[in-house]
Amino acid sequence: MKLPLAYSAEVTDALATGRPIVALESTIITHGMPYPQNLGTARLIEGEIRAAGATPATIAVMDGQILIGLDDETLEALAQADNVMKLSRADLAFAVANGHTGATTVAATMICAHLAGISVFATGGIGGVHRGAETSFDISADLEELAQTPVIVVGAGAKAILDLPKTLEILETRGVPVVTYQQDDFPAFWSRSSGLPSPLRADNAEQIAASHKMRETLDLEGGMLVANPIPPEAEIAADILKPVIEQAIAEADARNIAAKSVTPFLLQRIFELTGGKSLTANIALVQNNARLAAEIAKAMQT
Ligand code: PSU
Ligand code: MN
Repeated sequence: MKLPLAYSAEVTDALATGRPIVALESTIITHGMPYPQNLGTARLIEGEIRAAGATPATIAVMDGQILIGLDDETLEALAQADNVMKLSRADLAFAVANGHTGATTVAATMICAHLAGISVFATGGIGGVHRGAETSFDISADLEELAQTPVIVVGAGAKAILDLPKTLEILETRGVPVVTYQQDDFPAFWSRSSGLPSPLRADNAEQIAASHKMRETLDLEGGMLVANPIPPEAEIAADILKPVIEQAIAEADARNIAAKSVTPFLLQRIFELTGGKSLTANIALVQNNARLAAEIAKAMQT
C-alpha cells in the first residue's frame, strides 16, 4: 500500500538529488508558542537550515495526509489554527485514517521522518518524565520513540519543567544514547546546565553522525538525543526560573491540568510569568539546534 505521505517540492528535490534534510516538528508551532511568534520562528528556523546548506522538512498531518515539508500557506494556516490535535504515536494512525488535521510531537515527527527516509530532526526540547510521575504516571511517549526509531533528535536537553534525573534514567534504561554537544553537563532547555552530568559528550557533528551509523552497523535499534546547550547570551539562569516553574506546576495541579495539556499549559504560564523572556530564549535555542542539525545531516552523508 502506498504510504499517505505528501512531500513539498523542496523536499522532493532534495531527496531526488541526495541533499541533506532536517525534519522539524509542528507541535512547537501549534501548542508550544503563541501566534504570531510561532509562525515567525517556524520561518526563521527553516531559513536557518537552508542557510546552513540543508533542506527543512516541517512535518504535520493535514486532512489525513502526512506532509513532509509545508508550503508557506499551510504553515501560516497551521500557526493560526485553534483546536489542532496534538499527535503522538498513539494518535497518528487514527488521525490519518479519519482525515484529521494535527500537529506532530517529537515522537510522531520521528515516525514520519523515518518513513520519509530522513534521519536528522531539530526541535526545542523533548518531552520526558514529569515531576510527580510516581503518582501521575506521566512519561512522554518521546522517550519510548527514541528507544525504537532511528532518528537523531537535536534538542536543548529536556525542559526544566520535567524531572530531569528520572528522564535521564529512563533514557538509559531504554538504551537511548544521550550526547551533549561541547560540554560535560546535560543542559536544561532555557539554562545551559541542569547540574547533572551528561551520559555522553561529542565535540563535532562528525562524531554524532558516526555514532548513529555505528548503531545501525551493530544492529542496535533506536535513535539518539543530541543535547545542544542554549547559547550563553540567550540563557535564563536556573535560579531565576526555579520559582517560576514551581508556581506554574502548582497552578497546573490546582486546576487539574493533566495528560496532553500539561506541557502546553506550563509553557504558556512560564511565558506569562517571565514577561515573554522564556519565549525569546526558546526561539534562540531552536535556532541553535537547527544549525547543529544541519551540520549533522551534512556529516551523515560523508
Ligand atoms: N518543546 C517546546 N514546546 C513544545 C514541545 C517541545 O519548546 O510544545 C512539545 C513537543 O512536541 C514534545 C511535546 O514532543 O511537547 C511533549 O509533550 P508530552 O509531554 O505531552 O509528551
Ligand atoms: Mn504526557
